[in-house]
Amino acid sequence: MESNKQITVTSPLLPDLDEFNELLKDIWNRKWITNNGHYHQELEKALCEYLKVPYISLFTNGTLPLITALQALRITGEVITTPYSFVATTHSLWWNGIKPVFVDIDPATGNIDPDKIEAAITSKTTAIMPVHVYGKPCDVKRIQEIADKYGLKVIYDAAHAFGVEVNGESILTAGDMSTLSFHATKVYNTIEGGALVMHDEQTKKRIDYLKNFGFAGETEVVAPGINSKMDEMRSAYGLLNLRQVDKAIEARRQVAVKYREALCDVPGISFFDDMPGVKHNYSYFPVFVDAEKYGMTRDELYFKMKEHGVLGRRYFYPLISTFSTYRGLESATQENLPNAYRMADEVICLPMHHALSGEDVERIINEIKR
Ligand code: T4K
Repeated sequence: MESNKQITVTSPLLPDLDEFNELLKDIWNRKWITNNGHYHQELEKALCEYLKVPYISLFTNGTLPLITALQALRITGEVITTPYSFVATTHSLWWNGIKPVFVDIDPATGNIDPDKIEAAITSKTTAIMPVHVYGKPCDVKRIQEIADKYGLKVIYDAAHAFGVEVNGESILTAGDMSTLSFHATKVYNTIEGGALVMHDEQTKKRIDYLKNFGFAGETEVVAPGINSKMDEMRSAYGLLNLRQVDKAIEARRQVAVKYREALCDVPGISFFDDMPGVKHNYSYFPVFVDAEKYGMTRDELYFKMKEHGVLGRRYFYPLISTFSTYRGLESATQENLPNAYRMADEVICLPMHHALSGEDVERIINEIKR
């Protein structure tokens, strides 16, 4: 029976229900359930400390901080971004009336290729929006040099990069702002949720206004803000999950070690190694299928696994640039994005989460090996 159970790509990290109930009782007693409440403030403090960032503003998901960061920085015109991401990255530009300009990725990381950014800059370019895809850090130094040279802002979509550090420093302090997603499927979740990381108090204040309709006090509205506030229940849940996230990341790391050991000699299957000096969060475990060498296409393997109850996901296929909203853009062509097209056609993210058993991992590995 056990061996027929479905293994999903992820499974949410859930706090202890009794502990959560205790906090819910406290929220009931306080009768303050949203709008910068006690647990909201506590979670912002705790996350600043855990993530080693100066300021953070909680959001109701990981999409609205992208939209709000663009608004706060008054980004207009064109923004250079990657097609190899979840569609929310590019949608945030659309919501601000900004034209996305797609730049190809570096096949060694899946992240935007800094060598190709300059050629895409025009007089209308105002910012770069890279993604630390799968939590692998972008080349933030090179990207900043280009941004400084052309006077561009940089907003990182760090939805996958919770807790990722480079040489002991948070990746979330790179650029002008970074966004996080705390969706149920992420390493750290608040059910739905997200955050924006910024460098200074002034910006934090502005973001806090923008996520509350633009209110800067009882009667003053300073900008056309949106409602994207996190409530007290999810903030409390988030505080509890923060206590166990290190353990969950360690469990994920152990799964990654097993995958790498077992799959390193399978012809036609490749994967990323850990990067030197980087504290990874093991949010995803993408493998890439070279059909000729493996003897099966990615899709053949994907559906075969699915038939046997192993539910990997093809993150990120199809590319954002192929969706109807974006496919008419000049930068959306396959000729412009050869590496992204290839990666999207070869990738399967294997199940990766804290609760995978040794038996689960063995089943997944056998699916690929047989
Ligand atoms: N930027 C990037 C780079 C992103 O990847 C994302 C989100 C965003 C921005 C936007 O952040 P949010 O606004 O979403 O906070 C998922 C997530 O919905 C999405 O958050 C995520 N990226 C994206 C990569 O994946 P789906 O449609 O693949 O999820 P779904 O519902 O098919 O779930 C996948 C598997 O997870 C299920 O088969 C089983 C498991 N699962 C899922 C849920 C929701 C559970 O076991 N329990 C659950 O409650 O999009």
